[in-house]
This record gives sequence, C-alpha cells and structure tokens, in this order.
Amino acid sequence: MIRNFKTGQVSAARPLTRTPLDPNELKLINTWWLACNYLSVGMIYLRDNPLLKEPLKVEHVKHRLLGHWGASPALSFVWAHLNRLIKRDDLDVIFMAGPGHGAPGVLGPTYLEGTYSEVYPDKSQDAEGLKNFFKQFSFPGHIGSHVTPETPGSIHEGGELGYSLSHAYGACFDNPELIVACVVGDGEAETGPLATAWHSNKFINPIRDGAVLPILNLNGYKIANPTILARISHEELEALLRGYGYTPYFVEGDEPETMHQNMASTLETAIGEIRALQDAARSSGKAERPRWPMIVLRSPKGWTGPTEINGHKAEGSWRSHQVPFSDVRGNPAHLKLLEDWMRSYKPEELFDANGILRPELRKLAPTGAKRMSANLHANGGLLRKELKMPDFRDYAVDATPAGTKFHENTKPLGEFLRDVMRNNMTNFRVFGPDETASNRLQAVYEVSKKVWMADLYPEDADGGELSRDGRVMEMLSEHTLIGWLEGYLLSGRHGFFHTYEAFAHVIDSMFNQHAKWLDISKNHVPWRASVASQNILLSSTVWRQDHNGFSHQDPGFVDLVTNKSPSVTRIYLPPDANTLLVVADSCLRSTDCINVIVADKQKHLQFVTIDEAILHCAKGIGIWQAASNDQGVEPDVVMACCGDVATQESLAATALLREHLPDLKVRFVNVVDLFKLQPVAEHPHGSTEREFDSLFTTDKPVIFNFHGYPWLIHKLAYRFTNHANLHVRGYKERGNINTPLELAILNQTDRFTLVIDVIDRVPGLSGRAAHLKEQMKNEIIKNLAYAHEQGTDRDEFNNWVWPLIPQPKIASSAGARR
Ligand SMILES: Cc1ncc(C[n+]2csc(CCOP(=O)(O)OP(=O)(O)O)c2C)c(N)n1
Repeated sequence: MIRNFKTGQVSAARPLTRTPLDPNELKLINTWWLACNYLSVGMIYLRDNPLLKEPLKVEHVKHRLLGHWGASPALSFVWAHLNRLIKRDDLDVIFMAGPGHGAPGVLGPTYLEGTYSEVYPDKSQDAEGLKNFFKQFSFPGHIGSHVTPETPGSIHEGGELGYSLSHAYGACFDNPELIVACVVGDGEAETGPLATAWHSNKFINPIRDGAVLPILNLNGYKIANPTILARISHEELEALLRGYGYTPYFVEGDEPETMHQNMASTLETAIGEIRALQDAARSSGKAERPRWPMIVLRSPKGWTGPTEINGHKAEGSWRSHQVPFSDVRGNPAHLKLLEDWMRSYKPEELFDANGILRPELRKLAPTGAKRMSANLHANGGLLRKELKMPDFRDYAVDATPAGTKFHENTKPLGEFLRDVMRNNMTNFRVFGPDETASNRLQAVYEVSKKVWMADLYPEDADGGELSRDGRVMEMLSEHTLIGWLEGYLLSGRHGFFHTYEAFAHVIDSMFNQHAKWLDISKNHVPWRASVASQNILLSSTVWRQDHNGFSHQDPGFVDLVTNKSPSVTRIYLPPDANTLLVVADSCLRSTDCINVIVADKQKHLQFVTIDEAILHCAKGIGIWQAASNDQGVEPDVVMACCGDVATQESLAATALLREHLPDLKVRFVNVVDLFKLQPVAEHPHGSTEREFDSLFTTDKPVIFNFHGYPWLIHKLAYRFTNHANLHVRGYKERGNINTPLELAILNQTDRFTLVIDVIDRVPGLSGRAAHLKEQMKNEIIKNLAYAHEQGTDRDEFNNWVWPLIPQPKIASSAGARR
C-alpha cells in the first residue's frame, strides 16, 4: 500500500511490470528475510529460549530492553535481495547501513551467513550460539546497538547519522569492481553531511572507480517525527534526486510478496545499469559523468512488527523506532504480544531442532569473501599495501645558518606529496576543500590533477588543473571530503587531508567518530587488520590571517583531539619546513591513528637542517643548545615553544634576553610532538617524570609560547612537578584584521611580552631589569602604532633573523646556531 501524503489516501502499490522471482525463490527469499526479522526481535528482547521451544517466560526476557527495531527490517530486506544478485552475477558488494542504529537488521544477516560464528565462535550456528548471539546485543560488556567495529562486514557504524554516503563513495574510489550498496535513512538524509554527499557522484570516474548504489529508505519517521523526504510529493522527491544527478527507481509498499518482486526487479535494473555504464566507459575509454541509478525504498517503519500497541499505531509509525513495547517483564499481555510476534515468523520453519538454519535458506547467501559480511574491502587492512615512499630528505630546504632563511613551510611538503602520489597512483589520494594551491601543496598537480566529472569549460585548460582521472579530491565540503577519506582508508588505502585550521571544526564530530572507530578496532577487535592512519594537515593557521581576520583564527581543533583515545591520537607542530617533512613521512607510514599536523603555509624562518630535524622529531621535544646558554648549570628560566610562529617569537625573545641580560641562564626547549607534554602513563608518546623534570626543571619559571589556546598546555602538563611555574602564552581570541606582530602582541605571544614575562617571573629580575621591561613596553606601543599607521609591520620585524650569538661551550648537535 502507498499512502499519498497530500490527500491521505491509501492506494495499492504500483502494478508490477516484472516478476523475476519464481514462486519458490520468492518463498525462500521471504523466509530468509523473516529469519532476519526474527533475529532482530530476539536480539532486542531475549536472553534465553532463543528458538521459542518452550512458552516464553519472564526470565527469558532481558532486564533492559535496548535497540532499534524500526530501521531493522528494511536493512535486512535490502541485504537479502543484494545476496540474490551477488550470487547470480558474482558481484563484489559491501553494505553500508546509514541508519546504523538498526544494527539488528545487519547483525541478523551476518549471523545467518555464518560469518559471525566464524569470528566469534561462541556465537555458533546452534541453539547455544543463538542464545549467546541474542544476549550479547546491547548488553553490558558486549556489543553496542549500532553497526559498530565489532560487526563483520561493516566500515560504517551509523551511530552519528550523516556519513553513510560519503563513506560509501570513499570506499568505491579506485575499486573498479566494487559496488557499495548504501542504505540512507530518510532522517539521516536531513543532516548537512548527508545532503552534501549526494554530489559525490560528480567525482566518480566510471573507468577506474567502482559504484555506489544509494538506497534511500523512506520509512517515513525519525525518533518522534515524520521525515521531510517522506512528506513531499513523489514529483518533488523525484525532481530533487534527479537534480542531484541520479535516476531514482521507486520500490514502494508494505505487502511482502509485491515488495520482493519489485525489489528484485528494481535491483536487477539498477545493477544492470551500473554495469552497462561502466562497460560503456571502459570499452570506449571515455570517462563521462553518467546519471547513476539509485533506489527509493518506501516501506513501513518497523515492518512486520505489531500493527497496534496499547491502541496506538505501531508498524509504520515513529512508535516502532526503538523498542516498540518495553514493559514485557511486568505486563503479561505484553509478554504474550512479544511471543505472538516472534512466533509469527515461525522459528520452527527457519531453524531445525538444533537451531541450525535450514539448508534451503542457508544456500541463499553467497559463500566465502563474497558474503557482504566477509568482504575483504570491509576489513580493508587486509588489502592495504605499504606506500612506496620517496626519500623525504630529497625535499629538504636549506636552513643554514639557522634562523636566517625564509621558506613557505608547506611547499616542500607539496613536492613530497607529489612524489608519494607518483609512486602510488592507485591507492593514495589527497583531499582538501578547494585549498590545495592555497595551502601551497600545488606541486601535486604536476602528477595528478583534481578529479572533475561535472562539465568542463575551455577556459579550465588555463590553470584549472581539472581532469577526469585526477586523484586530488576538492569539493567545498569538509564533511564529504573527510567522509571520502575515511571510506578510502577503512577499505585499505592511504590519504592525506588538509584544511584551513579554523575550519577543521566543521569536521569536529566526524573526527570524534573516526577516533572512536579506530580505538575500538585497534584495541578490541583482533580480527580487524590495521588500516592506514588518517593524516590531517591544518594550515593557513591562526597567526597569519592578515586579510581574513578573526573568523579565520581558531587553533582549537587540537584541543578536541586531546579528548580522544591516546591510543589513536597524535598531534605534531613542526616549527619549520624540514621538521614538517620528517613528521609527514612518519605519519604516512603509520597505522591506526589520526595524525594532526599544524603547519602554516606562509614564509617562515627555518631553524634546523634535515639531519637535525630527524633527531629533533625522533625525540619529539628537545633543548636547542645554540639558543641556550645554560650549559653546565641550572637555567634561570626555560623558554619553551611549540608551533612555527610561537617558536620564532620565543627565539626572538631569547635573543633579546641574551643581548640585554647576558648573565641570565636561558634554556630553550622546542616541542614538536605535543603529547610529549603529557605523562607517559596518559599517552604512549608522553614523557616520564624524569624526562620532563630534566627539561623543564622542578622549580624554575617556564615561559611557554604555544601556537594554540594556552590552557591546553596546562591540561596536558598539570601532573608534572613544575606545573606551578609553567606560564603559558597562546591565542586568546584577540584578533581582527591585524599585522602578524600586532596579532601576537594582542595575544601576548610576541617577543616583547615574553621578555616581560621573564622579567616578572625570574626571582630578582624585576628590579634589575626594570629598564629592559620599560623598553619592551615601548616597543609594544611603537609597533602597534606603526602597524595602525602603515598597515604593515616594521622591517625589523618582517626581516628579523636569529642574530649572531657566540657559540656555547658545549657543541651543538641540533637546533639554532650560526
Ligand atoms: C547526527 C545525529 N543526530 C541525532 C541522532 C539521534 N537519532 C538516532 S536515530 C534518529 C532518527 C533517524 O531516522 P532515520 O535516519 O530515518 O532512521 P530510521 O527511521 O530508519 O531509524 C535520530 C534523530 C543521531 N544518531 N545522529
């Protein structure tokens, strides 16, 4: 039946034009689906008596009833029909459950296919295994109620809604034979990330990429509301989806027989079209953007569940979203209702007396790795090949004498990435929202352009860098890009994402979800193979937003990163081009982490040679001897810094101190690996107490100049002995259209303020160095006035280099020197 939402009238489903299922096949596929639905209900409600061999009693029912029934039947319905075509046409398909809260609808098929029992032998294919399988669902100490990493065949949890389609497209890039069947929830489709992801079809090259088959499940409701797409007219919906570039095929109704025939025939059409489009492109060698098919499955929410509960409509209503009725243990009528509901699936016809799925049903699923639950692409680490890496040392910049040369820090990285791309033309891509050139990574275009399957204009040939077979992914949707990258990584490939630092917050939540996925996969799911790390470069950073101003100043993404599992999070702030190369090389080689690298794109001072950079990055934190004069004695003050601009200002402050207060013993410490500031008990990259104390002392003032928000350093380092003497400067939301020095002064991260900090904090200096303090205050006033009058900083600042300072007595192996 189809309800016309405008008139409220109910009409019969569209007449069938084709009935590809013969009566026996129809009966079998329906029974397999009913078995899935039986398992879904069992998972939500039962802890015992899984085959209903005895009358249902209260003690068979879980104490806490958790899970989502509403989405589940449609997910299994789609799964059952995909299986038919995988077997018939020997297809390679993975399944993406957008409404992943409908995990019962996915877990059921993975159990029936046998995969679940293979990876979790105690969930065996018998009554005991079934009991365990039911009991563990959404049960303390066991699996969650979404399509979590513990679910074989899944690379998409669907807990936080909105990412299924971008994940699906990411998985199909460079996988020409793969079809990703992606069920999109109609509620999920209201989210921003999902809405923009429809455009991914403009980035699929039918010759070298696989295909995504979106299946929009219009079950009409979310948790407590109707969905928008289910309450607009058929014409409007069709026009919308056509407008996104798809050919939508509609499967609508609730009568199982008709729906099975419709789905079977529609799926045949859609898959046939995908194959025909791919064949045409591959045989002609001409890659154009086709109009890809998709399916709209309008089916009742909670399909096959109780039609009415306590006088309220249940099937086909938001009331069936989660647990349709829950007071089963205390209400005999509901216990009876549950038993009747479960018996309506006729478990005795699904499983034999031992709880084994009947052989004629077992045969419906594909076998081995053809099962969607066992498809290797959904355990991508098994397919991952190491990147063929160029030698990062070949891209080093000349950094001698230290602190005297200027380079755009990200430019050599772009050249390095170009050659990583050149060496790995089928399993590496670069992702960025329209900013590859802006972030100075444009060298990658020498090897591969931006993929663009939408219209091309003649003028694009003039510097547009677009091509049908490009491997640089650019779209102004950070959501879609990071979703693509996640799909690409989880299916076994490698990638590099870069974005403006301030706008990384657009993907805060996606970062969170991916970190959670990696953490569980790495630490709790032994059968999942390691995947390549997600590498995120934050460039166009807070300190150089001369023309963009306040809106572009936000270094807070790294704060978020420190909230997530230490097992999978890494943060690096390389101070110059050579340290950035070393960091990028190690990130690209790493697995199972999210590596966040903060490095600005503008011209900055270079501090270390590539060999020094290797040493410095290996330690992650270290004393720069040439900038220090505390050799052999306790320092009076530790000048610490983290970040490119912060390092420059700290170094400049140190130079002023050494010029004006030559007796002051200054130690200069630079941090590349931010987690070095945490105790090792908290983070695997952390420092021991001894390491930290020996660098920062246990009682001397530490003036720490940080790239980001200052309180983050306190959060990381508060357990260490000298924390009380740690005085941190960083960005504190003072900004507008500023010159670089003016911005630093406003936030008190400039050299002059740092000198004042030292005078204020080192015992005995405030009286002795009062004149120097006065001079620093004057400098602040003069520089601010100059910036406001001239619109730029003084040459002394713009061209400042590390001045010649006599070498310390102990030879330097790394760090600034001249
Ligand atoms: C981003 C996000 N916002 C809110 C939720 C809470 N939530 C869970 S399920 C749901 C309704 C989902 O509706 P739909 O996608 O249509 O799934 P289905 O109806 O198939 O359950 C909501 C709002 C969520 N999981 N993710």
